[in-house]
Amino acid sequence: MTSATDFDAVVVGAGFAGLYMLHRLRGEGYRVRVYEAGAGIGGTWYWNRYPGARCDVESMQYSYQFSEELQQEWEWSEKYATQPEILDYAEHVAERFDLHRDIQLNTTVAAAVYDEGGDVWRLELDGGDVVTARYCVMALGCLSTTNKPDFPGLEDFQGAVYHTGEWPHEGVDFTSRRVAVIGTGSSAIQSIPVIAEQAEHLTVFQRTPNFAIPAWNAPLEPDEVRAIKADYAGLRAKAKARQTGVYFLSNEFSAHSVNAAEREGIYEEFWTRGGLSFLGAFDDLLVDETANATAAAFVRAKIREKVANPALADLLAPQTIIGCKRLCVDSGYFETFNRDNVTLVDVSEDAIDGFTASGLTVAGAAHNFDAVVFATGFDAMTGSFTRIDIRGRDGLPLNRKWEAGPRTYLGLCTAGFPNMFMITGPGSPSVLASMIQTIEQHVDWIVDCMGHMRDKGQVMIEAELADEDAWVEHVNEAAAKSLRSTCSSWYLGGSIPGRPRVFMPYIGGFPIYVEKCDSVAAADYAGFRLA
Ligand code: NA7
Repeated sequence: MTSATDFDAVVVGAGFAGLYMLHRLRGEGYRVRVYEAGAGIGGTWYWNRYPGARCDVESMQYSYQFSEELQQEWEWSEKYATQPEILDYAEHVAERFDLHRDIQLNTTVAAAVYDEGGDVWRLELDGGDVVTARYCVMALGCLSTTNKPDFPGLEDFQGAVYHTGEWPHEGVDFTSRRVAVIGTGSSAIQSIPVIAEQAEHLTVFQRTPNFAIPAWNAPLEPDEVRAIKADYAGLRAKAKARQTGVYFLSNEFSAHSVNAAEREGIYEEFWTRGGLSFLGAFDDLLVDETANATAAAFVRAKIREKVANPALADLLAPQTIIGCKRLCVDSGYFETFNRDNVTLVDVSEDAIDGFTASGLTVAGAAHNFDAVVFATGFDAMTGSFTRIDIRGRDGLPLNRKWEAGPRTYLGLCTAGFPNMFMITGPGSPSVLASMIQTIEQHVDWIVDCMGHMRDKGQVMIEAELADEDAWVEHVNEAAAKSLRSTCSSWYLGGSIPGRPRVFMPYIGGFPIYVEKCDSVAAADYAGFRLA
């Protein structure tokens, strides 16, 4: 494209987004380099190696669809894939498409600065090297920067400290150890049953209880796999037509349109199917509070059936909107609290005071343990952007532009930062749809856009501020219609003290979003300035 830069495009991150971006760009003849902070590829699935880590989207759908050969040859073993299996899949893709040679591992991008004079991006790497590229593609992932609450005295704690999102590669043996887990989100709900089986004692510190639906995980049936593979394109098309980009059986009528007995029957049926599809039992569960309350009551009753001690069951059963925080998918989570070696400590009213040499205290009461697991989640959606010193026109730091919350046009670009693309950025469906599906859609759109610019001899693309403002307004309006925006969750930076509370992903649904992106492209990239 131009020999004045080191590369045509630099991609930051070698997770599923970075891998496919590299594959596509190289296929189009661009000079590309991917920088990855980890010592291996796979992004989220490289870092989150905690015990019990699994995807909560079914494996036959949580995979790339860009290559028919790839989706035919890869064999998933279970309904929900484990973290090691997903990482093996990422490795398989990298090898199959010869991606490793253009990926530089162990390299953190410290700064990315737009040079207005030459319309190029200058990236500073942690080793001090500087590289230049026409395009900078941020493939940073939505849940990549861990949230480690700053508890007083943590440095005095003599035991081991872990975070689920930065798990040691050699694994951790908790045998004969007293372990603490802080947090009861999805990572905790997956890891607690496994840790409890190993540890001498497990103490769980819960600030907010979470709803979880059983995974009913099992090996995949060969007949089922054969049937899907016979028409994989058909399944993908059905998934693409769904709000969530994932296909599952769901009902298109209200929880109020049936009587109480019928409603219970339908919930029972969806409970038996398990997983995230539970919220597909009725079509108004995430928009009508009274409809939602019927689902929440059903799941609360199930939790009470599972937990022997009624007082403990009360603490574990959320009184909130089901699905407001991301719904969890579990395998024996609630039953784990029936074990003699597991204790639940409620920190909803009295927060954790801080750490001591031998554990932590809550309202002055000591809880001692040998190891603590922070299952405290992530600085979601924007954390991985704001930890890089990104500067656009006039040296404007992205941090400053996003001070009151992220502002993007379609979650793909942000005004003032020309030639910088985001894959599944804030303002796009991303985490509200199946990630790999949304990644492929973004990558294909960006590569088409670059091709269009190449054909026209253009070297600069930038979102128009007015169109960006209108999109942000639309993203906010859509969020306001959903019950999902009514509680503190990582969708709006809930766990991070001081973060502006802005609902970050686009909740209008995957099909509408795809239509919007396609219409923008068809109208010569309406809402963008090209030069
Ligand atoms: P989540 O879902 O953000 O969960 C984090 C948990 O940590 C949650 O229960 C928080 O309670 C708790 N937390 C955070 N800070 C504190 C402090 N200071 N004290 C006590 N408890 C705290 O992260 P996960 O890693 O579990 O899951 C993230 C996503 O990954 C998941 O939704 C799936 O999509 C995959 P809170 O609810 O804020 O009161």
